[in-house]
Amino acid sequence: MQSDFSRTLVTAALPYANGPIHLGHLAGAYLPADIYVRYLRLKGEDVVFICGSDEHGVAVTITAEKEGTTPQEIVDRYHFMNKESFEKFGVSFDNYSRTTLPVHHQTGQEFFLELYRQKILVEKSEKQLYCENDRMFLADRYVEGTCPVCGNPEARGDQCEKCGTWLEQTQLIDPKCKICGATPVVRETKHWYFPLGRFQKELEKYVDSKKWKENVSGYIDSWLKEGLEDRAITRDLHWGIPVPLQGYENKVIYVWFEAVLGYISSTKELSQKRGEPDLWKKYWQDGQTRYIAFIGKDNIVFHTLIFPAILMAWNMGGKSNYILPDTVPANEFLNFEGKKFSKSRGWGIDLKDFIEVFPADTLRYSLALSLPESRDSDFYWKDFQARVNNELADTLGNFVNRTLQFVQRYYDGKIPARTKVGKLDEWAIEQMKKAPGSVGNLFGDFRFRDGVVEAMSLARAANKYFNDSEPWRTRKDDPEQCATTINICAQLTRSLAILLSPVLPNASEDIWKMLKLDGTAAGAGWDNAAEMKVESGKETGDLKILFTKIEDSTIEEQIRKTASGEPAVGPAPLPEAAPIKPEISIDDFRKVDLRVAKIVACEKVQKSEKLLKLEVQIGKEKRQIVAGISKHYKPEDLVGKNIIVVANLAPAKLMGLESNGMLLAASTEDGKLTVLTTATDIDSGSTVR
Ligand code: B3M
Ligand code: ZN
Repeated sequence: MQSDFSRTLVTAALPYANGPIHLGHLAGAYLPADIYVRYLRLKGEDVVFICGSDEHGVAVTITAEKEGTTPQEIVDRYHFMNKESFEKFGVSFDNYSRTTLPVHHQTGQEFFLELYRQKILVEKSEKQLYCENDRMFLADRYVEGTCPVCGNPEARGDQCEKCGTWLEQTQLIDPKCKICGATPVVRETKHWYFPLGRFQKELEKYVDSKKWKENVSGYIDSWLKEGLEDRAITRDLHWGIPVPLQGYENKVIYVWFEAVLGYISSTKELSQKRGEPDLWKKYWQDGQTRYIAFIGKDNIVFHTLIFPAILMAWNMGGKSNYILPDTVPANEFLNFEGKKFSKSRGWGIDLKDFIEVFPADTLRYSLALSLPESRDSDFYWKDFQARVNNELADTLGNFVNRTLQFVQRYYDGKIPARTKVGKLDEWAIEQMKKAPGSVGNLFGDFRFRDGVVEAMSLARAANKYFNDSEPWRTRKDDPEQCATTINICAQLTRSLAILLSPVLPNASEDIWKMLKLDGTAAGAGWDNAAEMKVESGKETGDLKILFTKIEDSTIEEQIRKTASGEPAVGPAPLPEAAPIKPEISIDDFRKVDLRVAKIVACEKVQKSEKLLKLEVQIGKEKRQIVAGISKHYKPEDLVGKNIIVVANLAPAKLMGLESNGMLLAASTEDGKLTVLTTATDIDSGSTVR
């Protein structure tokens, strides 16, 4: 397959840093990409695996607004969270970058300016949706409406995620502002447009010259048939890469225009880290490189048409020549227990939660068998349990374990000699010899599900061979035959470690260690899996249980949690706040005299469960205040604190005690309470406005 090329560049979609990675993301792009890359590395190929966080765009600003924080805080949180989850899951990126880095901003602006310089970009004053309530143009996800192509009622201003169509927001049927729900009006604004239509012919030629998965070419063909149109690539937003042109100071480059360039800047960053600043050019600008872009189906249009068109446009300038994706093996969607993953509805499970409970390899294996390679597929807890118990523990784990236990128990921990190879043994060797070819062809063809099934069928064959050879019997009747059987079982064990290494990287290295082999399973070389390299007389290492079975009760607990939304995707829902009281004027508010008061003494009110008696200092004046906070504070915790009091409240009597003023405290409907204190020291008596 890849024989005409000298190296491979593999990218995986840059996830938005606005939420945690969930199983659907993994099945869409990251797991297949990682299996592929690990396979290529085992084949000894020159490969780089590039990814990073997509940190711009309205996906991020909306999350920030919802949480009442800054976009920067959001992307910092999710970038590091997702990077760590990927590491724990064993995704072996060579670089995981961020689109907020200077190297990316430079790359984005450089592309924009080059296309501007070549007069490819067109400036147009066009009608855009504007919300009069929020006083802003509704870029991208700030507007939702019905998709004119497929009728999805939740299509966004730039894209329908259901059918993948790239939209202009004015095409949306019945658009609504995502912030306030109002129907936006149409207003003129100036933007730069990328003339995608100009590239139609060239894109058709490009698409024809490459091989695509069936599900992918279906989408491409329908878009090409519709005809491609100019698209705005600037936005009226503050978060993003600034448009590097005068008069455009308040606009940024459209996130999808620059995010795809993030693959290039991430490779540049990798080159810098490796101390070879020009290394990236070898991967991006050399015809000997093959470029494979792994993504989920909602990103197809951007990777098969728009990104290639941007690169074609750059190449027209004659400065340098970028290669185009050789293919884009996009997957469809994974559902979770029969329903779509949904961050907003809290349906699904995050990677970080999953790998707290179950080893990464068990998820990798189970997901690999459910990859939505040609149509949507499902993740069910019951399937997960069955695959771990019946396949990983009972088939693979059991075979490795019984083989090495035999070696330990009856051969003093050393591999016995292979001296009597009969028909059955030849059959087993034959299975081993053909496995790298058959599994490898499937992996190379992006058929990871079948590839993993094929690799696992070698484990099944190995178990069958063990059973049919009956070493527990031949040990007494025919010791030479027994030794041969166990020797071949050890060869099969090694071979399985190599072939399963792309999907089970941790278990494979565990097996490698148990066999006390040199180096690593991941570095052993793919075709080597066909060879019998475990030498007779070789010592083996300590045994380790590869996979423990998952109890029914554990899975039932997970099913229960799923149903109750506990391991839900995204942050916990915001609490219900008490209704807001009717409006008051500023003059009403000014009547309230709020002051800083220092608590100088405090004690419990006798015979009261709730009340504390406080002595406070307001400037020179001392006062007594009685407050119902005894359940929340011990008197000694309060003394010395600066609090806020309503100083001009009419005096009241509580349990016979005079209270001169009221302290401010925040409380929730469910009874949490905190007394407001000043963050830094300030004179008592100071006014609060
Ligand atoms: N961040 C969309 C997504 O996370 C987008 C991919 C960018 S790839 C350059 O689905
Ligand atoms: Zn649609």
